[in-house]
Amino acid sequence: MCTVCGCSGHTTEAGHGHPHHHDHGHQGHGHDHDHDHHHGHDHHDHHHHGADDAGLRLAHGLVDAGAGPAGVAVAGLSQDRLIRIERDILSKNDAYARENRALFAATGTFALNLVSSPGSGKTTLLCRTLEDLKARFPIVVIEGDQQTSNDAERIRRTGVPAVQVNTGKGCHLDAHMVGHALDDLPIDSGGLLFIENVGNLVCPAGFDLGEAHKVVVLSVTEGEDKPLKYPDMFAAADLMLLNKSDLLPHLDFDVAACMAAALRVNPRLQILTVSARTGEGMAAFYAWIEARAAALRAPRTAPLPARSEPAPATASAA
Ligand SMILES: Nc1nc2c(ncn2[C@@H]2O[C@H](COP(=O)(O)OP(=O)(O)OP(=O)(O)O)[C@@H](O)[C@H]2O)c(=O)[nH]1
Ligand SMILES: [Mg+2]
Repeated sequence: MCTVCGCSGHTTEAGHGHPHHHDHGHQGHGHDHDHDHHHGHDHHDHHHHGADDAGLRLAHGLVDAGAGPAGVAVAGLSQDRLIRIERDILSKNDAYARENRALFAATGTFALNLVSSPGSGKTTLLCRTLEDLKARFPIVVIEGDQQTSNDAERIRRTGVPAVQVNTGKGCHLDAHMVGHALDDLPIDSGGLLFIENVGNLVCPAGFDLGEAHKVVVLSVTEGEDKPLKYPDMFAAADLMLLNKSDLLPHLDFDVAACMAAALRVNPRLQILTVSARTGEGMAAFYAWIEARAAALRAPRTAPLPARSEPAPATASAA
C-alpha cells in the first residue's frame, strides 16, 4: 500500500517493488466490500466525533480523515498499525534511496525528481531541456507512469537514453524502482539524471528517490490555490516551475497569489515562471541546474547549496 494516501497500489511493502507492470487479474483498489453511502448507515457503527482509532474526525461540516496520528485513515486498519506500516515501508525506501544517492555521489550525477499533477507539462518541459542541454551534459531520464511508454518514447526522440517504469496500480515511484531503472542506463561521470514521477500531486512527495532536489511543476491552468490544497508536495520541493506562462493572457490566473500560496507552505521554495511551449524563462531553470549541480560536486569544504536563499530573489512573474 501507499503510506501517503493509504491506497492499495504496489510499493515495496513486501520488499518487491518491481519496475514493471504486473497483471494481477483483478480490478479496483481493494474495494472488495460494497458501500452504498446514499442510504442509512445502519450497517456501520459510526461514532466519528473526535479522532478515534480510524483517524476520522467530524466537526462543523468537515470530515477530517487526516486527524489521527497516522495522518491518513484506512478502513480496517488502526492508526497504530498504519504508523507501523508506514515506518516499515519508508525505512526500506530510504535504504534504497541511500544506495541511489551513493551511486550519484560516486559518479557525480546530479539527479532531479520532477513531480506534478497529470498534464502540467513535465515531459514537454523535459524534452525542451534535453534539446537545450544535451550538448553540455551527459543526460539520462527515468520516466514514471502507471501505464504506457509514451513519455519514454517522447524523451528518446531527443536522442537521450530513457527507461520507462510502469507502476501498474502504484501512484508514485519509489527508490527501489529507480535503482532497477538505473541498472539499464549509461551513467556517465558528471551527468544529469531527470526522473519524471507519476503525475500525482500527493504521493510522490513522501518518497525519497535519492535525488538532489524535488522540482514541482505547476501549470497556470490548475488554479493558484493548489499549493495550499496539496501542501506536502510544495513543502518537499526546492524549486517550483510555474509552467504554461504563454497561456496567462487567456486566463484570470493570479501569479502573485499563487507564489504567495507556495511561499506560505514553503518559505524557502524558489519559483521560476516558465513556458515549456515557447521557452520563456527556461534559461533561468538551466542556470539553476548548473549552479546546483556545481555546488553539489564542489569539495566538501565548500558551503552546501544555499537552500535558504530568499525566494523572491529568483521568483519571476510572467
Ligand atoms: N500552452 C502550453 N501547453 C503546454 C506547455 N507545456 C505542456 N503543455 C501541454 O500540456 C499537455 C500535457 O503536457 P505533458 O508534457 O504531457 O504533461 P506531463 O506533466 O508530462 O503529463 P503526465 O506525464 O501525464 O503527468 C500537452 O498537451 C502539452 O503540449 C506550455 O508551456 N504551454
Ligand atoms: Mg509526462
